[in-house]
Amino acid sequence: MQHIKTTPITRVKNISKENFIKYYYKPQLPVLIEDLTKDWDAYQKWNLDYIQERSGDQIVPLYNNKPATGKQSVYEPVKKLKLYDYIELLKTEPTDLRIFFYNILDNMPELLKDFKYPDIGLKFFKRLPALFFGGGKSKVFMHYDIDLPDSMHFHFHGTKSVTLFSQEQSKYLYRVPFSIHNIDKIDMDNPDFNTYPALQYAEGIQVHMKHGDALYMPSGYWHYIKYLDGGLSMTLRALPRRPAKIVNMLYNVFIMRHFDNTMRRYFGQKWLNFKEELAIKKTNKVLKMHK
Ligand SMILES: O=C(O)CCC(=O)C(=O)O
Repeated sequence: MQHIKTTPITRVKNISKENFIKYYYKPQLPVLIEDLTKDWDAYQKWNLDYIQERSGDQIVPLYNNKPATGKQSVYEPVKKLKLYDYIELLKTEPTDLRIFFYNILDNMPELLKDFKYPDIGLKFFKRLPALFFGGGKSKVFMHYDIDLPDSMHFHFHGTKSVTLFSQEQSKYLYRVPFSIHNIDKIDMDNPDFNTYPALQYAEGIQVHMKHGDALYMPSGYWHYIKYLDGGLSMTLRALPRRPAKIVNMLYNVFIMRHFDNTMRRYFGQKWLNFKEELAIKKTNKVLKMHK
């Protein structure tokens, strides 16, 4: 078994807004805050039963661990289920089915009263509080968020593992051009260093999250997530404020994404293979500088 190098995340308790800004937000360093949710109702209440009781007749799109191929859109769910039945599945078996981005405001606004936007120096975008669900076999592919937010990610009910990489590490990660992910054939848990040698130089940050933990992910940070058992998470995002990041975000959202989707629609797997070759060529160039 091969492993990518990681160091454990810094964990803090009782952090003031001033210290958060000084030591983590300004230098853009991730941190796990252990007690940020302790005074929320959500800390006491949020578990799979609580959400299931409020699910009514809602139908939800579900994704699994398989990457989209050919002309298949990445936004196309593998199946749809009643939220009630999906949560039942999470409670009873280690499924890989996930819910990605369930907007609380649109779908279950009654949850809004259970949490507070933390007063920590981030200017949260209140239109997009989102829940994510996964089972014991769920893996969220390595990516960073297209809108480059500084985000606070909270976990409830179960446990999950998150591996983070800064943007400086992108050169070792086989980042696929015109996208926000790396080559999807790479097994981040047991990477093949013969095929993808640059991964040996990557240095990540390892996070183990349990109920109530809050993870600060600075803008553009890569995240690879594994649910270790059934659970749910919430992400609150603060959109970028630095001019260079705003330009980058606008490019990603309004140009890159549409260009990539169009190429994919017309050329399917050929476009995916071409991008993968480019990712390997670009990474090999960086590798030569190491020798
Ligand atoms: O935890 C998950 O299921 C995905 C979370 C995620 O990718 C995010 O918050 O950006």
